[in-house]
Amino acid sequence: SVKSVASSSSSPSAVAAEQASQGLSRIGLLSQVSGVLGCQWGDEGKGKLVDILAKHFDIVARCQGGANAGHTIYNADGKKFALHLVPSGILNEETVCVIGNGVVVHLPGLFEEIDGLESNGVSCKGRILVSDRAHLLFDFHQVVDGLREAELANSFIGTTKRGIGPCYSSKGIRNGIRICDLRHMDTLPQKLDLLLSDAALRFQGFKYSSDMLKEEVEKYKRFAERLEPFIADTVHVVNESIAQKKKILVEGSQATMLDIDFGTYPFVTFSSPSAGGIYTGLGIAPRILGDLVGVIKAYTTRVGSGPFPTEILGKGVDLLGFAGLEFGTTTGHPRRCGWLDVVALKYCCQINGFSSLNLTKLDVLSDLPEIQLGVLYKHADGTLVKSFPGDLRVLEQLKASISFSFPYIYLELVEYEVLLGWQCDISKVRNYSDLPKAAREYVERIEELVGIPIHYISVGPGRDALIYK
Ligand code: 2SA
Ligand code: GDP
Ligand code: MG
Repeated sequence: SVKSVASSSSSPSAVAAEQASQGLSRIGLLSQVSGVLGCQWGDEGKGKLVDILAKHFDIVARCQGGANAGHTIYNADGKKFALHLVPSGILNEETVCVIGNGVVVHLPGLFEEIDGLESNGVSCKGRILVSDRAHLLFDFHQVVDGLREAELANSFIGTTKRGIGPCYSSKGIRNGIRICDLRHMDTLPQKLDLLLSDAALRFQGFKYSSDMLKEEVEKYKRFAERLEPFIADTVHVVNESIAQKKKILVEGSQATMLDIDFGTYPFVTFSSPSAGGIYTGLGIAPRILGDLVGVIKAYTTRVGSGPFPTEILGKGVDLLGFAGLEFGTTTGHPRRCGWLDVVALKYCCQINGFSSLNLTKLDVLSDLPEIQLGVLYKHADGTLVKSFPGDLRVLEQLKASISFSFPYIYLELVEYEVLLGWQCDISKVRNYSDLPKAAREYVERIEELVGIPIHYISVGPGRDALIYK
């Protein structure tokens, strides 16, 4: 059965052989180098799929973002883990976890996460490799993140305040400090002084003193010692592993609609959560990357500000029932909620070229009498918006035309298809054919509209709550 494959603890190649013999080859993702990416505005449940697939791979690697990510996973005993920097492969003992060059690393946070894992019996020694090329994210980057948001007042981005934008900015203006610089501690005071002085010049509220610099340098001396066994040339490690036919799974964080290039700019993060981020964030050649699985939540959520065409506002959102369950893993902030946006989804699929999709949280829609799919956008003059617009003003126009019809608040310029709900518990279903007809119709309509097969359907937070289609 699927379950017996999923619970096997054999090596990746043995698992692949076992799957092939059972006709279940898609479970382990056939490609030697594969990826799992978010398709919406984050929190689709990427971590859960990565945790499940990890046993089929030798390495699980993060390539972008930092501790703004929050990936919630559960071990075999149902114990919950919220990961931010450590890849979601860590619960699988055989997996080596790589933090690639494209990630921004907050060392106090990383050590806290490692300590938390170790104290819960998850051994991290020799299993986490941090790229020597990755940039260090300092506490001051987080302070600057907060100051920038405060300065933006009503037009704030709604960042996680984890210092992501400021750290990538330091990288961009070529003042960044990298992990490999920890091996040259004599240069750290000067480099850090430059960054801190710049911040003090730019922000009135930023307090900087020589004591602060001294303290930070002393702290990083200790960190450097502790980090040394984790530091690796991960570009070399990853490519050598590929040459040795080892299997590599890339774990995306955030999602395409938050991509600095493809997302709803400026309401985006400062990295490339799309396919391109895999190449730049790990040093893998494009032709080597095989299967990419896109993870889509059965509805849409968004943390932070910015356009959200299928958002449900006002009282309507309470009637959906799921809104109360949606809180950020990192920040604890309530997430904005709405229907699945097929226009945004098609745009995301175009950019990433997914081989299959993982539809998550289908169980959460179980109480609803009807479910809607946002299938097209129209301009105010009634003409069709051909693809997801890059121009924020076009997106805002969609938002400007809210009509307050009960029970939900619709956006007139987004056209919806209405499907019947199934109104029964599906969280125990493990075979696709056992799903109620209305649930299968919802799944198959999404496949039809997007043109990509949904191979995985998640019906609960636990590892076992997955249907292979
Ligand atoms: P940032 O902090 O600079 O990356 O924020 C910029 C925008 O990107 C959004 N963003 C996210 N949205 C959803 N989930 C994210 N990660 C955490 C999680 C969030 C949490 O996985 O649960 O715990 O609240 C994430 N990270 C960044 C952010 O909301 C801004 O819109
Ligand atoms: P990620 O950032 O994409 O890894 O997703 P998060 O972990 O931030 O958010 C997803 C949340 O939904 C987590 O709390 C998961 O445990 C939970 N989750 C994942 N898949 C499912 C599902 O199919 N059903 C339900 N009810 N919860 C799920
Ligand atoms: Mg998350």
